[in-house]
Amino acid sequence: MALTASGLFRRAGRVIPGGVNSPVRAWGAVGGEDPFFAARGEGAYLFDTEGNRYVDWVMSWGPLVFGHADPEVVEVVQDAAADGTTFGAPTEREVELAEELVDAVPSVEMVRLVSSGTEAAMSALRLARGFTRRDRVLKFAGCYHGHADGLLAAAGSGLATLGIPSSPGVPAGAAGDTVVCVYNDVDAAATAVERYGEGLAAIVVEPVAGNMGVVPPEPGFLEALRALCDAAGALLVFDEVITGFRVARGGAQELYGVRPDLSVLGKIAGGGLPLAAFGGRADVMDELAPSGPVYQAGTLSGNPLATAAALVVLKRLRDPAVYERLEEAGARLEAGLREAAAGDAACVQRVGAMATLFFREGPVRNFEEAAASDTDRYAGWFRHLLARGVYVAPSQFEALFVSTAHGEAEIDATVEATRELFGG
Ligand code: KE4
Repeated sequence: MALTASGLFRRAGRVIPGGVNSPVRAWGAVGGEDPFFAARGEGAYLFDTEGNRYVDWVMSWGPLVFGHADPEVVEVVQDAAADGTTFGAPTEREVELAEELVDAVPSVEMVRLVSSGTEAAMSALRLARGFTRRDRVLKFAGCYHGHADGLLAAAGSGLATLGIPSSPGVPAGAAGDTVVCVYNDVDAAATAVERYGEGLAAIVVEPVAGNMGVVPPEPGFLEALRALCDAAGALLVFDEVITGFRVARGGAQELYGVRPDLSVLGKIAGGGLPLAAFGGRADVMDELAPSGPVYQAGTLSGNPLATAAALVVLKRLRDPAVYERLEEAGARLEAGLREAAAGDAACVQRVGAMATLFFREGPVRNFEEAAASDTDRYAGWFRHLLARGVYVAPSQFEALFVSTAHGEAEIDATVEATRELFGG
């Protein structure tokens, strides 16, 4: 008799901290519920170990733009595996993928492949510090750039969900070089740059925030960061791990027409396998070992299975019809949720194929406003939908990720369950 999810969770907890390999998966923010254990995915659906089927709006936190177990991705990964799973030597597919990323992302002239978004963001900031010979980095409360020491000051993903303002174990020196400002607050950023501009290596930002729930940049915000960096001689770093290939093929920098000096990519860019990247101006990237002195390395960087999956996904994203489809589905979901929650203290915020239903009046412009959401009512929405076969993020501070596999049936089922909860 297979273990129930609760049984599995207890068994996991004996050998894995919290029973999970990433905190948000423990569903701590939506309380009193053992998380399900995934067994398999198929298109827009996730199946748990007890055979329950869910419309999946988490999509592994964003990578699966074509849905679970996309046949083409599965085939190319199987074929690649038959030739070997890792070489630790350069391969042609890494060059092809790098060329595809350079072609797709407007500001990227050169790129380095790594294995996770954290690694990409951490390395991009080391490169910015090495290139500018400066130490300080400015980030925004509510934005999450992975769990590298210096970036865990007021991070927005797991930490915000767990209500930990910064993590134990991060040396004071590391966090001390990180200035944290309010997202969408140009004056705050300008004041911080005025005060720290001399030693400022970079401003790093999610150009559309996804880790405090979806918070779009206010008009002029990204342009102001560009100007502040130019004035201070700092580098502008766009963390497009979520937005890259999601809000447009060229990411938020294409959508909003602001070019960073460095971009951090992951999730969709990795085709659903452990692959991420950072890239940008050639003169900056040239400082990276072995062409330059800034060290960065990785055993599985450019892994042949991941590059195979990434290439098949990114080549399909050259078709503008894919983004028309994502926009159509995203707009239907947004309109449906907004109508279902009408009259209640709730608002929907969306950019392309990423959206959040906040349990508070809108608009939500920064982390403080996001954190004022009624997270208990969010948890109630999560459980109500889960009981009806719809899986949304187990945290108010995440997003619904639309894929091409989400059709009207999946959207309408989600909207209907929401309307039921709001007594619509
Ligand atoms: P990873 O190291 O988890 O691959 O990527 C870190 C990262 C960097 N930048 C942005 C904008 C990100 O959103 C992330 C990771 N996102 C979270 C969810 N919002 C991953 C889910 C998790 O932590 O389990």
